Amino acid sequence: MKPSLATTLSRPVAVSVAVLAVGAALAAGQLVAGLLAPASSPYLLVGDAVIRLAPQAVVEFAKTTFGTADKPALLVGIAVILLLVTVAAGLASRRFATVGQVVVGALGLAGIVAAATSPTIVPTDLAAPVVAAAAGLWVLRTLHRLAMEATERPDEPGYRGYPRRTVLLGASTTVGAAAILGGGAGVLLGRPTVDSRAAVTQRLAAATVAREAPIPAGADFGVTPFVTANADFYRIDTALRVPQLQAEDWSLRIHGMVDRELTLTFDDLMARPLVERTVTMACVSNEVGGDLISTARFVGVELADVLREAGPAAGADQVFSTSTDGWTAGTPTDVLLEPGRGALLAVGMNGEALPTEHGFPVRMVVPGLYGYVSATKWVTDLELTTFAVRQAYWEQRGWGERGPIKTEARIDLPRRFARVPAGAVTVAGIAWSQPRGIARVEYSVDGGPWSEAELAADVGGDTWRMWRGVLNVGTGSHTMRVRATDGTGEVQTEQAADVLPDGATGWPAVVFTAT
Ligand SMILES: Nc1nc2c(c(=O)[nH]1)N[C@H]1C(S)=C(S)[C@@H](COP(=O)(O)O)O[C@H]1N2
Ligand SMILES: [Mo]
Repeated sequence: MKPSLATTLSRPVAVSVAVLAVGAALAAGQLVAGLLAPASSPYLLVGDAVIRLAPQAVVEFAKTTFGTADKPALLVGIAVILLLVTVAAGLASRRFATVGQVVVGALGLAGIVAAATSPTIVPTDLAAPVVAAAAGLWVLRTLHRLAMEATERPDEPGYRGYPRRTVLLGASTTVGAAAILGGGAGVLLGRPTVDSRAAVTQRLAAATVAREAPIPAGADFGVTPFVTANADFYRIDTALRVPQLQAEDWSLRIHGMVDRELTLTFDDLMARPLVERTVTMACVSNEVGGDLISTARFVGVELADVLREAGPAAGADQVFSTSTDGWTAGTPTDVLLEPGRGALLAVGMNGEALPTEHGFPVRMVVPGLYGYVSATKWVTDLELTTFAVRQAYWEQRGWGERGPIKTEARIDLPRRFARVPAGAVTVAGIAWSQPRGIARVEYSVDGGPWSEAELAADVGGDTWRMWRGVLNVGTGSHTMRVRATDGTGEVQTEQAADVLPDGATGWPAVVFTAT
């Protein structure tokens, strides 16, 4: 006698079917992306879309909570949501595959929409999400049918002692293995084939560079290093997948409101005069007391010279830069052309090629401006335009148009809530006001009079300056504050301001206990 078909799948089987279908979809997408266009992985495209669309508050929360780990946190978050939705879809599909198909279809559509709305969309980017959606739907329908056919119930007349689990198991193993293989192959294929960083590091070592004087020994007090090691340099960007550009393939187009459109290759850059410049970069999202600030010795070419060669038209008040992953920044043309400003198209950082996550092969570095309006990594396009016509990435999201760095200071010693012996307490930290420089730093404890801090050797207005002093305190809890004065004689404001829209202000404070 022929066994009758089950009308309902068990919960574990229904959930397995849904999970396998979504897994197959992800793997198929990853594989096609790996073959065609590494950046078109549907999973990462959805992550990119979440980053683009996320409300301001969420973005700032992620930056302050997870710091540089905000990307892994996002990917894990998406994975958890995906899994929950998939499990729910499976449970809702015990009888009919329809609900599962609607959910898998919706997930597939999300991938396709994410690809279609990506700022760097090219037609081939749609292939991976489309294939993923199709694979997910097909696997779901097929497995659901197989599972139904394979499920028998002991109370049915046709029951022969053991259900044909083997069918389902076999199908699952096949899809699972294909998913792992496909996904793995996709990930492997998506990797860059050649790392051209080592070659650039060598070229830089052999190149003629107008070097700056070495950093004087007295530039720091041994608390915070003057030059930040590349591995410790703060990192902020919207890139889920660090763009993997080869120097040989890179070019920069300078166009728009210019007399002569220019295209520079990496060799063209290396053939120009190279200069070394020590610059303290800062992020507008740096809270008072925060660590989104770092200093490096960059090597690059003068951006002002390149712009002058292209010949900006009168009225072109914005240099609109775009990275290979579609991020944009708008920098005031007058700032870039200002004598002595020293903006760079940087290729080197602390004695090596730019690290991949800091913009290899070429980024912009503009002393005195926050990174979001100036420091485009993986830069491939400069358009001379106006602020009235084009709005860059963060400006569209409510951040200030111009982004000059505000005078600030930070207390690095004592650490927040430290316990120190009563008596003489060493205090130390950094202060910055690029490009104006720091003329004075003062500190005070428990609202007392200001004492003048000792300043470390001056390296220049484009970098931070280290300060230190000694406090005399009795036992108990104390609050120390600090304020800096810039090179023009202006004292940093006490007025506390949030990072949004154009940078935090206020006198930093540290509470510590003397025992
Ligand atoms: N391509 C690209 N460049 C970018 C960004 C980005 O998201 N994408 N973020 C900018 C911001 S907000 C800052 S503060 C600096 C940080 O540079 P870093 O990561 O090398 O420290 O890079 C800028 N350049
Ligand atoms: Mo930033």
